[in-house]
Amino acid sequence: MALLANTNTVSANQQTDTEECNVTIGIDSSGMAFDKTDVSIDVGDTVCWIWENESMGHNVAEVDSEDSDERTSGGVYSGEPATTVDFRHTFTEDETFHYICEPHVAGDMRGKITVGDGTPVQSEERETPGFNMVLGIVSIGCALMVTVFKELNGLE
Ligand SMILES: [Cu+2]
Repeated sequence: MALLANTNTVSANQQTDTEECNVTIGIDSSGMAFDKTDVSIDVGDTVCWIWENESMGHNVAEVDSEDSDERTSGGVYSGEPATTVDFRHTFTEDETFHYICEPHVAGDMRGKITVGDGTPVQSEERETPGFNMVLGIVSIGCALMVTVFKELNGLE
């Protein structure tokens, strides 16, 4: 009985504490894909990527888009691929988060996390007003040129 109690205590201590994890993502039975590839969470939720003693090393690397193969510089990154990983990230704003496993991206080992309403990251939002402004300036320029042209030709 004493031995059994000891064994239980040891295994309880070794168990990973996943209390803070709203979603836990591991490696699926193929060993070449994440077991959840399309997840929706609330802002403030924590996602935990956890696997242990996998046959191959994997990692989690943020990418800019659904089909990008290149890790976002300064993005969310679990580090070098490893057979045992416990990587956690708390998402603090609405976004659609895309990530890959770098060594297996050729095999399409990737995933998506929709945070809140999934509104695209701010850098994408900033490009839109800039582009609209250029369009606006071009339209005004064209309108002016037409007016000047008409005046020069005595059409108005
Ligand atoms: Cu992998």
